[in-house]
Amino acid sequence: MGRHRHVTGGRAIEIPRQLVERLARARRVAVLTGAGISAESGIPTFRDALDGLWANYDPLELATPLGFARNPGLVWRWYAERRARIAATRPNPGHAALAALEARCADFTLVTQNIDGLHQRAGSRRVIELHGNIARVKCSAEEKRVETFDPQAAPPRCVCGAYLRPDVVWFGEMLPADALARAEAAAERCELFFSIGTSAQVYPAADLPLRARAAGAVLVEINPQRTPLTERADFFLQGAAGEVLPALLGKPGLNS
Ligand code: BJW
Repeated sequence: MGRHRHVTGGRAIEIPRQLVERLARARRVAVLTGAGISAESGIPTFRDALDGLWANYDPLELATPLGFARNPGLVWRWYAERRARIAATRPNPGHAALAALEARCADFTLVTQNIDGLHQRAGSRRVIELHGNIARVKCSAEEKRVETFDPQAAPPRCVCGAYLRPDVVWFGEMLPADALARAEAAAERCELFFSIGTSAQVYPAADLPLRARAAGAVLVEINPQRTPLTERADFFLQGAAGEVLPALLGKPGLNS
């Protein structure tokens, strides 16, 4: 198959026939998702401006060890509010389509940068979380997970006296080594790699689609906007994940 880029857009979602055929016979599929897949569930992306109480803050500064050191109460409250918002949302048709895709693939790996747990709630089983999960809390000094804490405190403290923090990966912090290694292995062995709803700017996650392509995979990007990855993609399906994925999975030959 040639390295032709297919651009879809406008109201009707065009799904290239070559992609449907490729996906129908693929045995090894890997997917990387970012904040965009949860946008249609009502969770703002990182590139969206914050609203309400948080309108004057930059999420890319709050999600750093320095931001937490400067103002732990502020960062804890920001995460507490996001945790409550996530708990009140539901997976959308994009999440559901990926859970259905897993069920029809022998070797399927879903790598997510999201911390919202919506893939698991949609029924995905083999999920690799690269940036942690907002539902978990850990000690900021000892790194160990903590199950119970004072919900009134902002932030609560560990028995060791240090602040507790969300078990997520901030800028400048290492990703969980095992998760990253499994994600890299999946990228390198897959036949098809989907990059969905990510601005493809945050490393090392942004390297996964490039690794996959270098190892010979067909690279598919789904996003309403172009990203630095778009030029490298074999197929660019321009649109919302919650519309494009069900349209793709609904194609004859794939919807069995
Ligand atoms: C839709 C849609 C719809 C809208 N449907 N799509 C190499 C080069 C340069 C820098 C580095 C490098 N390697 C490492 C670095 C440093 C740094 C980094 O990458 N910096 C860049 C900014 C340049 N990386 C790190 O620090 C990482 N650690 C690390 O590498 O450790 C080793 C090391 C340390 C120090 C120096 C060097 C090496 C850690 C990165 C951790 C990122 N953490 C966050 C916060 C997580 C917790 C939380 O959620 O609060 O992760 S930041 C934020 O960005 C979050 C996201 O997971 C991540 C990616 O964002 P994402 O998902 O792409 O969202 P958006 O908002 O950017 O994009 C949304 C997209 O959706 C858009 O494209 C929309 O168009 C689209 N969309 N609606 C489909 N309906």
